[in-house]
Amino acid sequence: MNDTPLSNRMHIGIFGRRNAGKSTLINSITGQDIAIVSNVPGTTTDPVYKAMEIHEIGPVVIIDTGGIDDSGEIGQLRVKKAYKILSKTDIALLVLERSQGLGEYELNFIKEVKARGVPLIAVINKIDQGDVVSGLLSELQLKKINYICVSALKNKGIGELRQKIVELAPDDYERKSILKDILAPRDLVLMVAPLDMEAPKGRLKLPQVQTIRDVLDTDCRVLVIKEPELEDALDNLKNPPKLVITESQVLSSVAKFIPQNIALTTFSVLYARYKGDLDILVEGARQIDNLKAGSRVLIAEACTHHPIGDDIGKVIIPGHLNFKSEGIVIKYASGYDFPLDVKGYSLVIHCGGCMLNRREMLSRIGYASAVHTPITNYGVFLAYMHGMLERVVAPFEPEKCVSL
Ligand SMILES: Nc1nc2c(ncn2[C@@H]2O[C@H](COP(=O)(O)OP(=O)(O)OP(=O)(O)O)[C@@H](O)[C@H]2O)c(=O)[nH]1
Ligand code: SF4
Ligand SMILES: [Mg+2]
Repeated sequence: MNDTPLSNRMHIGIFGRRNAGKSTLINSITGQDIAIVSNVPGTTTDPVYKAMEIHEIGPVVIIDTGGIDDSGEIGQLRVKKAYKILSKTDIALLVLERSQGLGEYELNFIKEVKARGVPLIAVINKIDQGDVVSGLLSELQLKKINYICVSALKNKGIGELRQKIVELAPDDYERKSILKDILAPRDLVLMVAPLDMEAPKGRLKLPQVQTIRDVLDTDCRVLVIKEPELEDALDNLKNPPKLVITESQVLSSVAKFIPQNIALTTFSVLYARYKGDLDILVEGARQIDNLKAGSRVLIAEACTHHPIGDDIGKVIIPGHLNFKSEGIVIKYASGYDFPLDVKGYSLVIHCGGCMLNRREMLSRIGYASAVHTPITNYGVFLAYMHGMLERVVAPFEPEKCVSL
């Protein structure tokens, strides 16, 4: 169970003021002492993640956060961190103390959650200490906010809360399949997976592994080869593959061997669909032609790693941009540092986002779209630069695709 990557789990975020009982609640939902609890306000500083299984939903990750009312310079940074968690939250729990009403902090939070269309449950905590403050329940009803009264400390109401989570859990928190819609049982998929310096030691990359699983789930067949084996593998196949999937870095050299009547795509295109929005990311790539000296481009990577060799984000993409036009200004963002405001950029080029959950990738696309900043991903960018964008997205536009 613990092997399901975090990025494929429904994300349940726990928010609220300091001392409301957020950490006690995560401990009581999970039945484990994973978060530190204390009566000192501001105990939780960095978000705490706990992967678990909820019957009827499946694998989830529950995230405990710092208080949304924290103050001072460091406190404000913690509030920002808590709000950043909202970008990846599929369902939000807002913990309220039974003796407090909805104050400025909660109202701001509710506004933000509603603007994002995230399902919300108000969790009124500490009911073992007395009654709920007058007017709170009717105010929540008036605002059409679902609520549950609990005592996280005494484990009261937790079953009802889990039930409510199941009831409100969105079923589109992840795309159900990477490829199922374009394959038929027994189709053969040929994957080209170069084991270059970027390949993790002793295993395949996450998108490769997940795509293999998806192909097998669709009752199809998959042949995984390294790039130098391609010509020989094709020659020895009795029937041609229905689809060839390659890493973007070797797209040009792979494409040379794949006749036009065989569908060809890249893992980046698959992930643009699986995690994000293929149409927006393709449209973003087409805006590359508008870049000129002085244009600002943001290259964003979800993980923080040291560049290795011909790193795509640090070497290959900047090389293409410089070739396109001198004087393009390149900025970088990595990990959770993706800026909420990307207004000043002419283009955002994001990594494939395989370690992000779908909600987070869609939030990032949403931040860009809201300010009309085009956004694309690494592989879609590279396909465009190699003049092969139409070809690699064709498998997902059935009328244009010869083979599928
Ligand atoms: N009586 C009672 N006390 C509770 C309950 N839930 C939490 N507490 C107490 O409230 C205090 C704060 O609990 P935490 O779980 O640390 O609160 P938090 O929201 O995580 O606080 P920060 O991490 O500081 O933001 C602790 O002393 C808890 O024991 C409850 O249901 N009933
Ligand atoms: S999330 Fe982005 S940076 Fe991290 S491994 Fe996936 S593609 Fe690479
Ligand atoms: Mg806490």
